[in-house]
Amino acid sequence: MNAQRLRPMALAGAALALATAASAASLQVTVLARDGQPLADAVVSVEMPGMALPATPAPVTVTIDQQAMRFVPALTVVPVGSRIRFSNLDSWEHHVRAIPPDTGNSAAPGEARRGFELRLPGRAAHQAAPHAEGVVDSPGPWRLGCHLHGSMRGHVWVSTTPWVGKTDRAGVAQIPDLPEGNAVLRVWHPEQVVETTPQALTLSGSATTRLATAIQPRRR
Ligand SMILES: [Cu+2]
Repeated sequence: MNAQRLRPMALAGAALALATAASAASLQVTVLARDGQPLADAVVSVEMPGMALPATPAPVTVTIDQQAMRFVPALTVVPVGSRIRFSNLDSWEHHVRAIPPDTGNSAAPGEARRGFELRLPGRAAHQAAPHAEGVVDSPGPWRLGCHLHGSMRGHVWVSTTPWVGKTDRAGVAQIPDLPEGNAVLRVWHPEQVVETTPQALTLSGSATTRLATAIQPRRR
């Protein structure tokens, strides 16, 4: 046996095994509302107790439109530190107040307000949509509002891990590149009244699960 010649191969084998363990599972979650119907725009995040935390994904730049008195999409999921570009497609003026998690509605006089505020003029005919940007620098659910139109509501879910997904119209979130092992799923929804009980499951290969909640979104 020649240990000198075997060592590089053994190292390569170990590295391959680590890479495989780091992304051996994927998860498809179907989230249900209280009435059993699919729950869209829910955030599903995965925690792996006892597992090393994954690297925080690089920040991205995403666009949220202000269109027909709505934030579109109503819910956006991004890594922490990402830049949000607001674009006003309406012909009238809009405003953006982006409020980080754990911020009350009433700041004490003189207290610096966290988050950011923007003002966007209406879009002129045949002109590009006016836009303005802000950075979401703390994790969790941010609230979006417009001081000019109290009915305008939106959310940005800011994540420190890549193990997160948003449900589509069918209530389905896909989360790829997970390690195998014991996982805990958490669900958050803009209209939740109480926190949904986390669901434990064991991830292996292409896992699928259903998660029933007590969340009942109002009709839009
Ligand atoms: Cu507005």
